[in-house]
Order: sequence, then structure tokens, then C-alpha cells
Amino acid sequence: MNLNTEEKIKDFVRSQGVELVGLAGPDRLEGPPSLDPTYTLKGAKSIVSMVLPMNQGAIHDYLGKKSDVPHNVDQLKENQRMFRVSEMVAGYIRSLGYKAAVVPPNNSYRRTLYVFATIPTFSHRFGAMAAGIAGQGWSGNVMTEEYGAATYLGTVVTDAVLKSDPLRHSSRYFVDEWCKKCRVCDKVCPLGMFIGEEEEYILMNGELHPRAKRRDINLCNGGCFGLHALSNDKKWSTYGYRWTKGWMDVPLEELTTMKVIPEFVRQISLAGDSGARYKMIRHYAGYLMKDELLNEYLDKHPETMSQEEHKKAFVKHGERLGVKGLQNDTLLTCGNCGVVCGSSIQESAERYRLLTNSGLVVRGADGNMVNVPTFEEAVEIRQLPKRSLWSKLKDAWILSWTFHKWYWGFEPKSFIRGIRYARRLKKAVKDRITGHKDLAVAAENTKRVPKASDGYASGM
Ligand code: B12
Repeated sequence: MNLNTEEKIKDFVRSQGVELVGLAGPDRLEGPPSLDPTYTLKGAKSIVSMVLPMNQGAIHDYLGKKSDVPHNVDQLKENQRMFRVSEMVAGYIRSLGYKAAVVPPNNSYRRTLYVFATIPTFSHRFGAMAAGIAGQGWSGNVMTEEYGAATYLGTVVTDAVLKSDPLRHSSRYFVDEWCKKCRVCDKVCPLGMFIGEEEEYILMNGELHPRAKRRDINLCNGGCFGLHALSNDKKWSTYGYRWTKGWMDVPLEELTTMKVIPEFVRQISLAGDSGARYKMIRHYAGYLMKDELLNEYLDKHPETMSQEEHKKAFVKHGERLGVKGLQNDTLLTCGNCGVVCGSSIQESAERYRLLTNSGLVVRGADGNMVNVPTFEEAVEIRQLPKRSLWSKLKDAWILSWTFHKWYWGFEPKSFIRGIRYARRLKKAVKDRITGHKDLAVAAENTKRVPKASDGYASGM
């Protein structure tokens, strides 16, 4: 049977073990600048969007505080697998006579004046929404019918003009049909990046895609980088071992930008291992790791090791990758809003129960993470690593140097497109509000029996 290019590409993706794949052609790529494939490949016109699920068992061990190693291993294995499959798909598309390029799974950002802005070269999320295989959820993570939001995304861009796949969901589907009945994601963010009912929007192909209003992305950076691991009610924790005083005993509503950014910069600079840890994160999803280096670590089955053994294996793995200064195996510590979001509302409720009923993990005197049921017990045994001021300053320099080397700069084109997009978005949101107002007035009018004073013709 003679397959068209679209079917050939999707069959090839599935033959690589990726079940969920979608295509978006030029008609679907109108949106924020990070939906523009030409930033990655000059002349690009279409994208191939791919989704892999996170390992469910590893998630249960992670949220249930049995061990964070299986989930961290899953993040390494599946991000690297997505990277490899993306390279294969790009190679296959080139063999069909087109140009193609891979968007790294993570950590590939545009240059900006604020180096923690993390604006991607291409947004996998927006790509998956444009290809119709995923929709935005309340947390801003994109959701799929098959796996919820606990997924790894990948994208290949190409200059082939591909026919877009049908949109599976309306722009509000997940927020209105799933999230409204669930909402565990906004209860598992240690710093409450999104609380309350307010929505914000992504404007894509003329449609507004809702998500929870984010108070400040640095609240996520603070939690996800392990700078604050304690829930606001002190009932549970993430796998970070730092508790930031300035963010404790403060109602989440009071954690505003001016309270967050100075403390975030201070904490990330004084942690003593931020530079090394960020380099390791970038090796996990920003670089294609050499097979032998990847297998050298995975073949040891790190998820079966004791904490002591895994700390040694992980630091050694870092050294083999050229990352010096790793002190322990704490890497990915949160991601709760994505990890807790399962393939059904019931599964998400179970993951929420696991996280909030399994107490806290803290670092004990021997440097190992210990699971304790209460905050009081955690305070008793918790011990932070002793680090000299010199090692902290050295690490702060490495972090600042690395981030500025990779992400500092100014890109006029991105900046101007960002302003134009922001204007379109503002107008679309305003029109939506006035449109709603008009609808409300119209609805009101239909309800209201016309009075003589309205001057309506009788018998309406
Ligand atoms: C930067 C980043 C982060 C940052 C910031 C996240 C953010 N902004 O949403 C941090 C470190 C906080 C983060 C956290 C997490 N991340 Co992350 N992250 C990314 C990354 C690199 C880009 C995210 C993105 O799309 N940013 C786009 C920004 C710009 O989006 P925005 O805020 O919605 O954009 C607004 C404005 O900035 C403007 N805008 C958009 N684009 C542009 C471009 C320009 C030039 C300008 C001026 C403006 C502008 O428009 C939007 C408003 O309408 C992607 C990898 C990738 N290349 O796509 C992974 C990615 C989104 N992360 C992922 C995950 C899983 C997570 C975590 C769960 C942690 C984890 N790794 O397990 C948490 C979830 C936090 C959350 N609720 O969003 C997955 C998402 C999977 C999913 N189902 O959605 C991705 C796709 C990685 C992957 N390959 O799977 N992440």
C-alpha cells in the first residue's frame, strides 16, 4: 500500500517505540514565538510531536517517599530515549528528501538578559498542542488522554509541508472536563506557583488555551531546583534537602515576586552544589549522551542500589560526563505538578494521597535521606551538609558563569516577536472578556421580558 509522507513518518516514529505522535503543518504554527520552528531550522514549515509516558511505578515510589532514584533514572533514560528517537526520526525525514532538525528535550533556551528566564528555542508543549495530541492542563503542563501530564515530550522540525493531524480536544477540554474535577496539581507545589481560580492564556492559531495564572516562574524554579522542599502546611516534602527560612511560615499568597527573586538568587548561590547539579541536569536532557557513558551507569541498575552505593555511582557518573563538584545524588527533586497528573482523575487522587500521606524526607547526619512522618521529627534529625564559604563562592561562580555563558544575551527578533505576540494575546483576552460581556448582556436581554419603555416591537 502506498503510504503518504505523513503516514510514513508516523509509522516510523511508532516503529521506534513511541506510541503517541502527531503532526502540525504551517496552518497550525501561529502562536507564541516559541512555537516558531524556523528558530531551530531555517525554512522549517512543520513539526513532528512525540510523547513518552513517565514510569508509573517509579512515580509511586517517588511520591510515596520510598526512593527518588527510580524516577530520576526514568528521567535520564526516557529523556535520552526521546533524544535518540528524535535523531532517528530526523534522519528518516532527511532520507525522504527533506531537511529536519531535533529540538533537545530540555535546557535549550534562547539568550535573554535575565538568564533564568528559560525561554525555549522551541516549546515542546506548544508543539504537542498544535499537533492536536495534547491539551494544556491547569498546571500549564500539557495533558494527554493516555498518560495525563506525566510525560516526556519531543519534537522534530522539518521543511516538509505536512498535513496537520485532527485536533483531538478543544482548547478548554482538559481544564473544563478534567482539571475542574481534580485540581491536585495546585496543592502539590511547595511554593504555590499557581493558587486560586484565576486563568491565563496561550494564544495559538486564534484560540485561547487556558491554564492557572502563574504568580512567578521563580516559585517553580525554587521548588524544582530543591531550594525549598517543605510544603506550606509542613505535612509533606519533596526530595530537596533545603528549607528556605524566608519562604517558611508565610502564607503562600504573600510569596510575591519581590519576596521570591532575591531569596531565590541568594539560595541558589549559597547552596554550594547548584553549578554542578545544573550541569548534570543539562546532561540528562540537553545533550545527547554517548551510549557507552549512558549504559555504563544504567547497566549497574542504580534503582536497585542502596543510598550509599547510588551516591557513589552517581557522583562517578558525573565525573565521567565531565561534571565536577557533585556532592550527592540529589538531582530532580520536585516536578510534582507534572508527576502527580495521571491517566485518570482517580490515579491523580491516588498519587496525591501518596505524596501527602507519606511524611517528609530529610537529610540525616550521615548524609542519607530519611523518611519521617512528622515535621517535628524531621527538625530533630535534619542536618545540612557542612560546606566552606570558599566552596560555596566557587560553586556560585560556576553557576553564574555557566548560565551567562549559555543563556545570557539579547535576541532582537525574539524580543520583537514576543512584544507582537503579547499584544495579540492582550487583544484576544480583551475580546474574550467583551465577547463574554456581550453574550451575558444578550443572555440577560433574552431573559428579560421587554418593557414598553424598551421600545421593542410587541410580540417578540
Ligand atoms: C523552561 C521550562 C521549565 C521552566 C519554566 C516552565 C514554564 N515556563 O512553563 C521550569 C524550570 C520552571 C520548568 C518546570 C517544569 N518542567 Co519544564 N520545561 C521548560 C522548557 C525548557 C520550556 C517550557 C516552555 O514551553 N516555555 C515556554 C514559555 C515561554 O512558556 P510560557 O511561560 O507558557 O510563555 C508565556 C510567555 O513567556 C510568552 N512566550 C512564549 N514563548 C515565548 C517566546 C519569546 C521569545 C517571548 C518573548 C515570549 C514567549 O507566551 C506565553 C504566555 O502566553 C520545556 C522544554 C521545551 N523546550 O519545551 C520543559 C518542559 C515544559 N518541562 C517539562 C516538565 C515535565 C517540567 C516539570 C514538571 C518538572 C520536571 N522536569 O519534571 C515542571 C512543571 C512546571 C509547570 N507547571 O510548568 C516538560 C513538560 C511535559 C508536559 N506534560 O507538559 C517539558 C516539555 C520537558 C520535556 N521535554 O518533556 N520547566
